[in-house]
Amino acid sequence: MADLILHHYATSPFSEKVRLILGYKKLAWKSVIIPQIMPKPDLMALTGGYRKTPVLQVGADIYCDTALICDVLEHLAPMPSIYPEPGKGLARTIAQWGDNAVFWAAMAYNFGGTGAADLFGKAPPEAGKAFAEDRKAMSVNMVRHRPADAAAAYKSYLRRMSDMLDDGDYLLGALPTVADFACYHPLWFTRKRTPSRAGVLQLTPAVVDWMDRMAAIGHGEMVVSDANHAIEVAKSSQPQSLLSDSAFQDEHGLPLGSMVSIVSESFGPEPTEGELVAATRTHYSLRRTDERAGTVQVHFPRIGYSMRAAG
Ligand SMILES: N[C@@H](CCC(=O)N[C@@H](CS)C(=O)NCC(=O)O)C(=O)O
Repeated sequence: MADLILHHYATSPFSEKVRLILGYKKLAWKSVIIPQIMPKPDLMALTGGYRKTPVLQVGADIYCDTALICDVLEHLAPMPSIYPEPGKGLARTIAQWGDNAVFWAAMAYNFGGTGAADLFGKAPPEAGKAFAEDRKAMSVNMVRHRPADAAAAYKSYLRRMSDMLDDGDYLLGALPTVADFACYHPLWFTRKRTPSRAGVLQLTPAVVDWMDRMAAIGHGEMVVSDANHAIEVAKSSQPQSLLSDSAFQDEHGLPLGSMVSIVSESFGPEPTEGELVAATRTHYSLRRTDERAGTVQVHFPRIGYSMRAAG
């Protein structure tokens, strides 16, 4: 099988979710660092428009969104499972809560007060401004929490996690599941990137102990790579999806072979266009050709993404 190439950057919380799952599953991977803000021409040669972080590449297959990346990693290394039975539905549901409700409350809290200075205090003023403008453009059509509102929500969520930890070392028992990885990464950002705001974590000591256990999992076996290599790999590979479900199931009235456009329902309005080659219960796959990357397949989860006829 082709190497796993993760397109990410060090400070990205969703990337930390995937890095830890790579570590938990003891997978080897190549690291390509991408910019934190637009433009991202090398990433877009692969994705065709999707600009969020991280993206997993395996040969000429490009997997967008960590929910889908988790499914690919589970397929590649089923043990230890991040969706153990019984209760995998519950694990996925709590993961969705972590990636959405917890993430946005935590981010609003992190960037409030002294948090922005933690992040950009040492950088030139243009860097903070460029970041703010980039994220504002991504947030079009989104209601963002204000820091004062987010603080209470974040504290409630931390207490809920603390309650869940009453019965085991991890949120759903003795072992980590996808729920732990998804709930951990926003808190990791608080601790690592906005340390002056991290006192909030001390209100729930059981959560801090759990965070230490999560951090100890590590990132697996990583080798530094670069975008030119990744694009070369895509160009010299044939698309071959690793996603196990392939039966066509769709409600859009768009047959396979249609030219379609896929866009995130919130945060990051950049569409990816291509020929629809799979629409299954759980994901969409588009085929597209890029002058640098050749013919690639770009995969998206269905939850959180909207599909339309192109044009
Ligand atoms: N639902 C997406 C969310 C990814 C996401 O929002 N990532 C942040 C960074 S942690 C992002 O893309 N920020 C803008 C950027 O990196 O360009 C996923 O699970 O992958």
